[in-house]
Amino acid sequence: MNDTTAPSAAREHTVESFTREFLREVNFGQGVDLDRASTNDKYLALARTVRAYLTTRWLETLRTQRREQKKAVAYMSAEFLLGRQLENNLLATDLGEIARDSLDLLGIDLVELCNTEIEPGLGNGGLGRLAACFVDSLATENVPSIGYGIRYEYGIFRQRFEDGRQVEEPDEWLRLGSPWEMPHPENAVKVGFGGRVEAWKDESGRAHRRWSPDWHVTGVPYNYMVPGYRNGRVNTLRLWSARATQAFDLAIFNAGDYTDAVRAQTQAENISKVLYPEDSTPQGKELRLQQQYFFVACSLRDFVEKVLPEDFDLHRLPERITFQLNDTHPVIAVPELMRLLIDERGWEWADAWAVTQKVFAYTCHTLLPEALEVWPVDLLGRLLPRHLEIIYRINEEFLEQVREAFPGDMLRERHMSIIAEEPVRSVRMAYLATVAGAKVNGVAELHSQLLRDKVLSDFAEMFPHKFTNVTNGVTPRRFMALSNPRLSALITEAIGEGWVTDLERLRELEPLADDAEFRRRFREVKSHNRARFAGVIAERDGIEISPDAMVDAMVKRLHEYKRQSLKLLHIVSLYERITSGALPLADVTPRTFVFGAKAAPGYVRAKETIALINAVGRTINADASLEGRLKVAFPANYNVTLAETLIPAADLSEQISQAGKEASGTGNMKFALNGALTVGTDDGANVEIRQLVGDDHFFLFGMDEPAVSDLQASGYRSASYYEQDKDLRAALDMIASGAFTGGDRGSFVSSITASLIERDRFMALADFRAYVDAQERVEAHWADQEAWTRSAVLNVARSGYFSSDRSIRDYLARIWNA
Ligand code: NBG
Repeated sequence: MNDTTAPSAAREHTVESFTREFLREVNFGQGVDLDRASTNDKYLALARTVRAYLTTRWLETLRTQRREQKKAVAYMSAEFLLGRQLENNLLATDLGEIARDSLDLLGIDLVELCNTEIEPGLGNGGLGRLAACFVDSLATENVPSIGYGIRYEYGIFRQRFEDGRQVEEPDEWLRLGSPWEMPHPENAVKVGFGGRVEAWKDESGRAHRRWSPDWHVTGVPYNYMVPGYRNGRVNTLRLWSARATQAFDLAIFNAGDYTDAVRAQTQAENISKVLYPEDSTPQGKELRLQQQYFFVACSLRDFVEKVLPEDFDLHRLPERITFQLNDTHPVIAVPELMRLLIDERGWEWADAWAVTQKVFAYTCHTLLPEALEVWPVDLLGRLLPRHLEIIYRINEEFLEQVREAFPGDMLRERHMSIIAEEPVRSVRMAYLATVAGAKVNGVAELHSQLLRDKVLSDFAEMFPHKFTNVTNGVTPRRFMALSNPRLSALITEAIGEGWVTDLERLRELEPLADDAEFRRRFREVKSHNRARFAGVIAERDGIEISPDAMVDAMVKRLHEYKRQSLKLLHIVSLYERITSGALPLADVTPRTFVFGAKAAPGYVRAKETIALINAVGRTINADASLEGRLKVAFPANYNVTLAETLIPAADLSEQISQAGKEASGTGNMKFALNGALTVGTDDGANVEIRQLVGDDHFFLFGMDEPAVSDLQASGYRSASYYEQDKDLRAALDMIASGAFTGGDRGSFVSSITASLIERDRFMALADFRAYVDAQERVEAHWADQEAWTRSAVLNVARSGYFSSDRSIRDYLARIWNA
């Protein structure tokens, strides 16, 4: 593009100019008069007004990037859990006040318009939200970068409860139109699937391979703008949507079957239809592999052919880009780049491999063996035959290297092979990523250490230089400035403005922990936020809670390793001790136990746990003898939007996974930054949170990772805990008796209790006593509100490390510039 065609100057807004543009959008964008405009019309007009403002800066950013040709980062992720855009974009552009004043004059409520937006839920949980925090921080840290992902037509399902059980509904987030995206069908990319690979020779007699796919799909890019925080940079997030290719339609059409042609079209478009709702337990479905290949093939081609200058010499690719692979989902990009270089550009294998090994880096997000993606060779070979050949060759050469390094060690060779032989011949994507990547990182210190020592230990021995850590972080823009305006104002008043982009500056709050007036105001903020949260769930879910009770929050995907069941045992035990007279009501701390959790639709135990939490909640909430001291609040469909009101209101953050299972956690960071104290195991980033905030301001409990391993090795018998701890037994017996299920002892009640007593895969029973003791420490601390507030202030002051800006700087130093 010729740079002179670009708009000459950035638009600056006054209330008048903003109003003018807004009204223009109402009239000419929506085609209505203001007095006839619906709330959605006004929302869309407002969004487009803000979008136009951003666009000026976006084009400027793109022009600078083309001019400077600096090394960039492409963050490849199958998920970006963005959350609502309007408020965030108003914050980033500092247009909030102008917009409010302008709408005020027109008699329109800005908050109502913001609440109209349906959040793009294009992710499952932590991994997708991390990607969203990272693109925010990349822009704010002024890093030339692009995010690549999938524009799912349906994001993570909407959760409803029917009789306490989870029901899933499609998330029609595009229903009312999406003002933030810019589709570019003219830049569509064609992607092949299936077919055969043939050998051929060129004139010089050199042998080549050629892939002839038997069907194709077109990827249409949708651009989203990602503004840095008030720094003028606007980066790109490019999400791909699948369309049928015309040639493909025509072939079938000409064969005479119109309906088949249309059906084929739907099949192609299915690729970006829906986000797979499995969080850390992939199902290995063919469509999922199609999604993965679809988006990385589109992205690589886009980068090489559109983003780079036309005559760019790809031997220099490593000077221009790192493709950061967010978990194994985009790892099929490795053989795809090899194929591009070798088959399409005629490179020698060795040259292609040298470049490939320099441009990819891999982030691992799990420790669960069942979460490490593998693709059966059958499936992969059918869908991507040429890629499978390439993977085989990579593996051959790699195993040759293993043999050289460890002669005669056949066992090691089998362990390290990218191809697993059992139970079915499969490609281990994490191994492929580790072999191909220049760097491999875990997402918290403990996690990276366990990757090195356990999950990928053979690889760490062979390639010690590849392994590094980057502890996760969260964006303080969305999770403090936007979601907790009162706390933000208090902080700004105390230490000035700069903390939003320099979060370590929160340290300056430390002395204020000892200032009684500051603590009073801090409590006032919490109390306001609790009331705000109470108001939101009253309206949204019809749940009534007391705004004065401690808000004890456990929000995350429902998974056995996260141990929602341990939280439940604590609640039931409290209730059992109260109703049996062992615990006087006067000694019970008023608490609201807040749960937020979606279960993967096929994950039976997780769904049963949801039903049980709801059953316990119904009983406790209805029991007048508790005088409202205990409440269970489980609003359905926990999402980014609800997180934004819950987290600022929380007093206690539950981070109680079995040690050695949670890679990092990011909710834990958001809570600490908003002044909740953590009750947690020594797991994931909890370890670092505790080290930073100090033991006196964190409730540590339970076995650490070595203790878990030892107990596992020596033979864990959960029943012995049931037999020996009478409170634990009473709680489990109470559940089993049907006390919460109207006397019904069957169905999920017996299967949950039996599985805990007999197997207890994540040792909830072994940690029960320590957990209950920790909760008693929580209550003792809470009883002294001055001491509690002091701890809360110190949690905020000492958690600045967990800004995703810091994570991005660590990636730059340890991975991208390496
Ligand atoms: C999740 C981990 C979390 C971690 C996020 C972000 C997957 C596969 N992993 O502990 O379970 O915080 O990734 O790194 O979803």
